[in-house]
Amino acid sequence: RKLELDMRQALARREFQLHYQPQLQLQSGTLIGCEALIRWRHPDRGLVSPLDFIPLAEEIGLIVPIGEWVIRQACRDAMAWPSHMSVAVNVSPAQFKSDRLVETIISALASSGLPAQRLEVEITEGVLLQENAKTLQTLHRLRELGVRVSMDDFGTGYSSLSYLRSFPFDKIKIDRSFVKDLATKPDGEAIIRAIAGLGKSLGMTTVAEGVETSEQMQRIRLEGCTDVQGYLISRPVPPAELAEVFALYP
Ligand code: G
Ligand code: G
Ligand code: MN
Ligand code: NA
Repeated sequence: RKLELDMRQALARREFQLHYQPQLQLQSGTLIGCEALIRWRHPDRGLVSPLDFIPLAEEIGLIVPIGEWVIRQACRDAMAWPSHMSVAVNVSPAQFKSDRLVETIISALASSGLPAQRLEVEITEGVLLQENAKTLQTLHRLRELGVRVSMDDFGTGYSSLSYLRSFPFDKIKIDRSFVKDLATKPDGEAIIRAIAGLGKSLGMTTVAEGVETSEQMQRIRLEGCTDVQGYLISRPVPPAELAEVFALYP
């Protein structure tokens, strides 16, 4: 397939870029960090969404080198940010299972100089689906390094709840479908409230994703989430535009 061939060359041709989307801590009103979101500037197709190439990259094993590039680049970029801000990277199941993840992270932290505490790894329940000793060992190794671990897209899978039992995540990222439901479903609030309460009881922060309106943000604050991420705060932006976003917050 053409796309596959192109993707095999995209790293060497420097066609990947990271955009960053900030997260706002509700109580302090400050930005606590950004999530790195990969973009592929294809020479003919223009911007290709990760939804269109990450699954393929997983299938053909390219996710390992691409993911490695993401981790290294994100650590380097975060060094230019205020020192209280962390950077979150998405790690997909195939990358998580590769033997290199922990070593890659150790090496990326060392060569960038980023403190481990400023790096956050986001995993979806796909990573825990075939939960086994090795998966948990990797999570614990990351934790021992000081890297934080977040459960992404919480609530969308089959058994999000049971995964919270298997590892003490630092952060729960509430899937944006639940935020969307706030305005449209009568029980929308109850669900956000329940997840926020769960996070609180478990000592995990809770980020509501996909917050687009100030009404949503107000609701989310009332229901007890600690942080928000979404277009209302900022779209994912290229690194050069981050300073402008940072300047909007104290
Ligand atoms: O921002 P956007 O709509 O493009 O992201 C679409 C999806 O791609 C999201 O589910 C996001 O988690 C995923 N994604 C974005 N960047 C990365 C990445 O660097 N690695 C992996 N594995 N997934 C990513
Ligand atoms: O990693 P994750 O699957 O959570 O990826 C987050 C996705 O959500 C990315 O595709 C990102 O571009 C997208 N996104 C971020 N903020 C918003 C928002 O406010 N509204 C919508 N619709 N999408 C968002
Ligand atoms: Mn994510
Ligand atoms: Na998510």
